[in-house]
Amino acid sequence: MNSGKEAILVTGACGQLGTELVGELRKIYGEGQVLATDMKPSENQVFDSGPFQTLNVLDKKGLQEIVERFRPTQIYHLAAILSAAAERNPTLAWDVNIAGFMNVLDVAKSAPSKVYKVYAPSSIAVFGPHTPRRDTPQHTITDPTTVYGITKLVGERLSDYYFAQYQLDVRSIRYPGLISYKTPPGGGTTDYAVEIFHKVLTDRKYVSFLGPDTPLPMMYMPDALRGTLELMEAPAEKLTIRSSYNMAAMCFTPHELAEEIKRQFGEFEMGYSPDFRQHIADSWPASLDDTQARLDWGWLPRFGLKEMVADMLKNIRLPARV
Ligand code: AKB
Repeated sequence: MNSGKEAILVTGACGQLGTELVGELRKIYGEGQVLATDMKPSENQVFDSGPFQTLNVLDKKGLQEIVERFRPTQIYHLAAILSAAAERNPTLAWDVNIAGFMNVLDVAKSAPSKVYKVYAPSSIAVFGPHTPRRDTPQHTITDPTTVYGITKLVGERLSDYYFAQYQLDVRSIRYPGLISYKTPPGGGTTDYAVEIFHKVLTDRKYVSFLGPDTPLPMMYMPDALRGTLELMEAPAEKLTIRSSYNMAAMCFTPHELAEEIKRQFGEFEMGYSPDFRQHIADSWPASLDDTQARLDWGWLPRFGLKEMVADMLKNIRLPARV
């Protein structure tokens, strides 16, 4: 049970975002104040610094027990099945991304001790083939063609609904592809932009599963972490979007990323063998208009393509890290 201070519950804590977010949250709120949960424990040392408990978000009773015992004031609900993995198992994606989220919303709404804020990420996957592809507006056509996008869109509507009906302070960002070196991404369409760094260093070659001229919005993890925490710290009355905010940083194609890595690292062999993920990427925006996030809570990215590549290469070369 928490000691009256902020207490943070994180679901899906062992994923690409969760692993780093748990570290950041523990720096801010204290190690014992952040309970990391996931289906299985992770080997990453970040989890040794504070409490961890196994939790399947489909187990509502288990979630309820954790909330009653730990009494979180905030929940970061990160458990989700990403786009490529969801196409392989749509039923699982529906269950985890929708039923799992409903469990979190319901438990948060009726928790005996107040849950003040819930964070529930969305994705650029909510957009679809009829959405304007360049500078995609905050409010526009959302006609996702992937099961992941459909579940994220339902999630956005539920966030808005729980805020309007129950005054549950749900906050959300439509993440672009996240690039990081500490924990690999799991099952996304944008994963090529992380894999490439590891392969270039070990094999000096990489075969991309997206074609050379596929532009997608991307973001470096330090920006994603800072943006997420800034949104969660923003005064509630400043927030005009309760579905999910567009948040942009950079946009590039696999060819442009390869060229930048060559400039900074040296020659390597780049090949292309597009698979089913090409179809997913082709239905997503190339770039986002994030004016609303900038106006409402002061969002401003710090990393562009050049800075991100430099930092990734520097850190991936380091032998041991947490
Ligand atoms: C994915 O590729 O599925 C994710 C996302 C953009 O939500 N990285």
